[in-house]
Amino acid sequence: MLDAQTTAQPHVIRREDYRAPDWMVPEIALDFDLDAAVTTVHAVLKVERNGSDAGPLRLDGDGLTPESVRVDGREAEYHMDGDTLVVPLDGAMHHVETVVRIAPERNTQLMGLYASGGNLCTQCEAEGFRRITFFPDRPDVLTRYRVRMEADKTRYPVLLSNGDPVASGDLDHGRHWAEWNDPFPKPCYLFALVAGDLAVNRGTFTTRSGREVQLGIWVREKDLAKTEHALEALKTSMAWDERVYGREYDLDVFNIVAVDDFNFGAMENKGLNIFNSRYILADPDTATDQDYDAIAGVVAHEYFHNWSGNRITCRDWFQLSLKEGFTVFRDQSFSADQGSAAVKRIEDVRALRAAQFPEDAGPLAHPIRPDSFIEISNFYTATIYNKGAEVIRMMATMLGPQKFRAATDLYFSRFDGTAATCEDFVRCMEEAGEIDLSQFRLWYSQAGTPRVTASLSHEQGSDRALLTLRQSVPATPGQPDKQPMVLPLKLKLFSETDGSAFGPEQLVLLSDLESEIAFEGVSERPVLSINRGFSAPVVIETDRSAADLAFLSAHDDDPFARYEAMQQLMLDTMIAGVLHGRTDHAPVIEAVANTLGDERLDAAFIAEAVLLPSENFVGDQMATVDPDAIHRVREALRRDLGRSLEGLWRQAYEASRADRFELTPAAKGARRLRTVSLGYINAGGAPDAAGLAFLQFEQADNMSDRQGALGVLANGSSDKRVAALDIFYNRYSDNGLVLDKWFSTQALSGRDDTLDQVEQLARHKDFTLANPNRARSLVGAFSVNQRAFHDASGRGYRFLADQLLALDKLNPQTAAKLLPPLGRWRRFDADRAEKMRAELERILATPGLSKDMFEQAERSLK
Ligand code: 0A1
Ligand code: ZN
Repeated sequence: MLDAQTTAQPHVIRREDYRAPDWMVPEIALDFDLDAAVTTVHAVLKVERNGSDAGPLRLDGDGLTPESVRVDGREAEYHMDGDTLVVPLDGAMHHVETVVRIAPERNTQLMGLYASGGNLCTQCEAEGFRRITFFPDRPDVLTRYRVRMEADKTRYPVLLSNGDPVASGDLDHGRHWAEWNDPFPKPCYLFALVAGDLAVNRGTFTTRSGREVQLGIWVREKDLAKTEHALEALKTSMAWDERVYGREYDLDVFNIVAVDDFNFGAMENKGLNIFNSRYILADPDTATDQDYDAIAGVVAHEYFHNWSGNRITCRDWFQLSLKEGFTVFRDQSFSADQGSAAVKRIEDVRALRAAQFPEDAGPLAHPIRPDSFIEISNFYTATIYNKGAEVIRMMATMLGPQKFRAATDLYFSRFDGTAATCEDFVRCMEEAGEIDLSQFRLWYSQAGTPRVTASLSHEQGSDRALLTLRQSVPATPGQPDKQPMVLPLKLKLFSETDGSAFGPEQLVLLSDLESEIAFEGVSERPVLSINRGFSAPVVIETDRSAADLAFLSAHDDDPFARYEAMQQLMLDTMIAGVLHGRTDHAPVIEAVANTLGDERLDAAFIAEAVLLPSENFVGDQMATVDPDAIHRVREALRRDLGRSLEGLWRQAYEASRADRFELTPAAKGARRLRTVSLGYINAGGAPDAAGLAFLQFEQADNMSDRQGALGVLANGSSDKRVAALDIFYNRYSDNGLVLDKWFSTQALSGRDDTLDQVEQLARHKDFTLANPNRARSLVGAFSVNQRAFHDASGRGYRFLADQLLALDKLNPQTAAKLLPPLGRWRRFDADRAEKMRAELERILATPGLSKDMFEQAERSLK
């Protein structure tokens, strides 16, 4: 913690300052005497001098006081430099022993060793290990861990750590112990320990070389029945990584523990993943289809880290995207293989546009390999993760599947057991891909979303079309001038007359500011399909007419491009409405009708394609966001679509009715389309809509249908709204994960009184900032509700700032991650901008502000 008023600006860490460690720690023996109130940590580090530097040993700590420091068995001289323990050492190799005491139950930051629901668990990435014991807390120090835990046997019957269990036994006074050994050297951010009263769902997986791995998903006894989906996803992931990347699991044990209090989604600790329970627990009554998919995706993500992250880790935290971008790309490909690849791509692009594009266009923009930071946990961003994944995807596209696989094989074999850099990865792509990526590397160093303008010309009577492409990369903080980048654009031309294509799809690498491409054999004015499959994470501007877009939305043979054409048509229509007060809805209505009536399309795709772009996304396209006008125009289009196509919506609604619950991709698609259709029937103002929604709500045999109907009711003003919310609350009052849905559904409502409701909900007896999921379910959801958050009174801004300041005292990491919506002030009118700035100033002027919040608020004001 620091006082922003009296303390100088916190320390900035720069990538260019990287230096290899002075001391390595090949081995550590950790001994825990575990208790929620006081835990004693006894550590013996074998340290070896690295190179010729004669400096003392410096061990990071955070809030630790050494009780004893011994070197080679004798009391040692030492001093503290702030939080760092400094031990002068003469030789090249020593054994350094420290003892500290920590208080897990007072750890509200949820970093280091903390208590959750009566159990004890750890979170060490990025810099939490230094809150457990003194250690060189940096990812390029790789260590073999032996861990002994001792605890009360009744309260903590289960004792888990990384690697394999070695031995265990009973002690006097109702205590017991267990010892674990991890043979793989690892950075300390991958250390984990769990002690608690947990039940296990066990499984096995036999790897392709015949190793039998014991799998375990550990949860509270009452949640055991909700772990099957996660266990199946784990087995599927293990087989997938063998088949697709040739990666096999390397230990005899793989455990996953679910906890309710967790700052992020999950953590890939070696052999002992720790998960936010929302990404493990599922049954049809409490989890939506989206939840099921997210569980499989996160289980896969953490499992894949065993190779992309653990066997090969990061040299320093500036390389974070080396493991995260690549692992997100791997989990996205895995999920695409489990169902509809097209729908998965649409969902991923939607998420990128919702989170990463705004980040890249605002004050917090940073390259996927940043140059500096104050607090690394602020850099677990959509840019590092999702744009990072897009950068890997572009290389995979340019190399093609065989060479990409050869390149990842090379990477895994060359860097196994080391701490690597993004540059190491790119060089493997270059070598195995036989391609020069010099200019492509700009994706690692330049922030901002490139923009491409594309215009296609065709002279009547000629046989030739000319495509002109121009690119620009916007200025971002600290990067006023940009160089042109390499943009892999997949494109194809279509004939409007019969829907056929002029030639096959082409991959164009746009690397100049401007470039012209000629197409021969084009006998009529063609329609341009560009950035197919979203081959480059860029914004495309074209001069395509509403008719062209409607044509593509019906005829393009790339499903993503089809979806994209429809989105563009909807977007153009809404923007015209906001700018000119009126707009022609007819082309959108016709295109939606075509899609709804196209029997070759599956329900999941239709459900995605007919959804209007969000209010936020419309706002992101405008020079100055007018939240009220956007809401009005979008609602008017929704109403018109609902009313004009009421028959089709009812047909789709009935056709997607199911007799019994199934979890197949087809059944999930049908449920999605059903709720989307219900939303449109309701938006159209059908007198029976609320009744229909309430019926779906009451008769649902699964959470997707129930929450879908609740969302429709929560948006409206029927007398069924309060009834449904109450029924939902009472039915799930003892289920935290479902209560989160109850809070977020209300925070996301489009009703006029949402801000009042949110203020009230913050005083609800079930609301607490101490649980990150709950904080996000209300505060996080509200701040992306564009109209409610940007209420002209400024009360939404004040509410967010108040909550953030309260949360900062408990959990700075989670608080700081909720700040960015306030940083978008430049995008709003002067009045709103001033009010947003004022809240940022107020945050910055608060005594005792964390460095996490300081960094986010300070950058947001620039
Ligand atoms: N490496 C994890 C993300 C993660 C990062 C920091 C955490 O600290 C609270 C927790 C998790 C992943 O990519 O899943
Ligand atoms: Zn990850």
